[in-house]
Amino acid sequence: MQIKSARVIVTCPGRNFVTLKIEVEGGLTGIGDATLNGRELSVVSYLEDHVCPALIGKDARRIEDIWQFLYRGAYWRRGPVTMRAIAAVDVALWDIKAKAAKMPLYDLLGGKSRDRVMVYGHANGGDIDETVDAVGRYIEMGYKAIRAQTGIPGVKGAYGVGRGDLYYEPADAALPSETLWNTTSYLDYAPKLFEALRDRFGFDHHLLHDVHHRLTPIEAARLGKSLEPARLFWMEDCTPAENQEAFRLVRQHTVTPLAVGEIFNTIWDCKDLIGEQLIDYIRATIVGAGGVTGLRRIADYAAIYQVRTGCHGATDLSPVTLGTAVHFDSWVPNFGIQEYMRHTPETDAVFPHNYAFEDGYLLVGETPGHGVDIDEEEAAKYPYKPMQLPVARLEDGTMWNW
Ligand code: GCO
Ligand code: MG
Repeated sequence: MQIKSARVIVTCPGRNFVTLKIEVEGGLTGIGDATLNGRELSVVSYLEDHVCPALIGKDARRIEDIWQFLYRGAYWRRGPVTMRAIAAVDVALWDIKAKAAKMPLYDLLGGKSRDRVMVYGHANGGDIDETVDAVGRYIEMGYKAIRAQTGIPGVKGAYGVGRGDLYYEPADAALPSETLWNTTSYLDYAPKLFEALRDRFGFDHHLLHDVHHRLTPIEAARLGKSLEPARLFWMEDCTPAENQEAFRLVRQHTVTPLAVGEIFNTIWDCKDLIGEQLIDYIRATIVGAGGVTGLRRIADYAAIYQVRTGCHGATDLSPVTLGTAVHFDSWVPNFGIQEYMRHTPETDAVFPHNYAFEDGYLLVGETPGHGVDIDEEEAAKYPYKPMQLPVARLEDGTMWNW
């Protein structure tokens, strides 16, 4: 089953997506997502200039060997660009293999471990009252788990608060827009949001919160402690994780469950976090961590330590990643939850797919492959637009973690 062609398709139905399409002798095709929010064209070049030419003529059935070829063969290992390129190839090849086997991808991975995949949606508002209302709307839509983020009075552009409930997208300008951060106001305000949410809705729903790497370990420990009465499903990215040891301090002080990993690329980014049981959920995902092959290694290792999966699923991960994730989640024994931000109708039209939301869960499709396609005519209607993520500064002008 020789690879005949490998092509990159860039489209911007509201936001940019990079897709790799591989075709093998005999005509079967598969697609993989290579989107890196705000840095899309670097992956396009990596694929077109360095990866696609090397794929031609290779046996598409040898997924592991091709993964190793791209990982070891680059010599310059890891990193978001390399690992996204590898992910795109890997997912396209799994898609082809599953189509050739006439099986939905989850079957090829080992079969379903569950019938449906619990997801969480994003509720946000400018202040506590608006966010409480937004959570109410998610509950009405059937969600069992909701991430809640609120603007903070006096803090311009606090993380997670955007344009409307359903289609929040932070990459909003050709050059990074500037936002402001104030840790003192945040540490004071965020616990009040969750108190208000529990007062209004009780404890029947899972609540989640994303700190987006903005606290130091001791501040994160304090927030975790003050959120304990709200019994969160998780507190995410409470402090930057380049230094995995930082989580030891947070862990020592709070029983609020910890999630991290949406920016991780390989098992090496989380080996100690998992092995020392410093976290409860690993957020690495298909497109970020080297495809199904890369993520499976992380998930299997995590299972040994009772760490569960919670794949990143923001809208900058294309429907190809989301669709593949739903197969992965249906199989993976140590599943925790799946993030699910809805794509716009324009995006859904570019990427026809067969996963479906029902009553707080995503249901996996039953057609062979990962069940997501790309309509190239639709895609061509939306040319690439430069868009970058914002940056954050403290009030005195110091650059901070966005
Ligand atoms: C999340 C994330 C996203 C990121 C986005 C960056 O938990 O969903 O933090 O919203 O900010 O993926 O491109
Ligand atoms: Mg996050």
